[in-house]
Amino acid sequence: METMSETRKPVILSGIQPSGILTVGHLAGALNNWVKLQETFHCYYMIANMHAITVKQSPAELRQRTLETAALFLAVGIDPERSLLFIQSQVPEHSQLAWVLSSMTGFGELSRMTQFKDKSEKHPENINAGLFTYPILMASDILLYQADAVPVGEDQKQHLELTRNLAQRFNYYYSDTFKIPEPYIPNVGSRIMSLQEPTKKMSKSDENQNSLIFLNDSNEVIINKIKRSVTDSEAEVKFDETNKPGISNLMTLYHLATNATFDEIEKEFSGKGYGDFKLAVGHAVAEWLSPVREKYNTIIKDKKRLQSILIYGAEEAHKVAFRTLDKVYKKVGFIRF
Ligand code: AQP
Repeated sequence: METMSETRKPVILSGIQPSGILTVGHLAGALNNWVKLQETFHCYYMIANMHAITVKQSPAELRQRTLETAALFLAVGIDPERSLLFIQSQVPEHSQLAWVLSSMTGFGELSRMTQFKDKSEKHPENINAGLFTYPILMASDILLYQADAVPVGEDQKQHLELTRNLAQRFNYYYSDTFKIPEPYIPNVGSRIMSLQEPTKKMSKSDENQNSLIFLNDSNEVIINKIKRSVTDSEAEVKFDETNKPGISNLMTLYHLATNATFDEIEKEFSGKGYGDFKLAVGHAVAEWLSPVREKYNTIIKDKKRLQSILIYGAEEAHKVAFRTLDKVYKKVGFIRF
């Protein structure tokens, strides 16, 4: 296996919270890119279970989802021989660095984070301090590994900016310690919307299961969910995200599953009803996802292999994270005997 010292590839870090089963949105918006990034980067792929508990989770489910998420990473093509796959809570340096960084982060800075405002509105019964300081933990995730780049979607840009500010601040006060990470904006990647409310992102924690296509849904379930998806009252298959968000979302899915361009899709279904179109999308998506599901079913059964990949990942990640944290502790004046 490749170790940090043997590689000169730039470092990239990304993570997904095990707050539900991963959806086709994660494949389209993140995982497909992660697989490609393995060619040019030394990749750290993290199951962000510490981030996940900022929203209430059932402990048994969280454990289960953590393993499922790891199995899905492998099923889509994350290669444990090339990339480090690990569970965030198994590398204690994440929370240790977060504490140091939290002492350098302004209350005002955190108050400006729009994701905190959004999540507080979504979970008004549980506006906890973890939700507020989440971006500091995210900064630690990134800075511990001296990441050169972080793939970021629109919703994470502000957090990465804070990460860069904290790294620069630390380097200024205590001398050069952290690499300043750059945003990596992937040139491909699509945002998949909810099947029931197509103006909202498809989110794994959505309570309405009909809104979601899980990566381990059976073909029949996928076809049925797409059949029941919300569209509009016209009968024209046309890409128009503003006026036809449901149809546009199905077109995106069809494009991802078959590679057909939007023009080709519009031609193929011109004069046909939404029923025909939905059926075609359902079958195409089912065909696209079934190899992932089959691999996933094999991987999740072999708990021993899964565990050993995760243990290896955590041990290797810890070696790198420890080096960074050790420097930080020394620089801030924590005594070491
Ligand atoms: N629907 C989506 N379309 C495209 N990309 C998506 N991502 C998630 N949903 C879609 C991408 O997945 C990565 C991280 O996901 P995450 O689970 O850590 O956080 P999230 O974005 O908050 O995902 P969810 O499903 O909405 O989680 P919950 O419901 O728990 O809040 C990111 O790269 C994201 O863009």
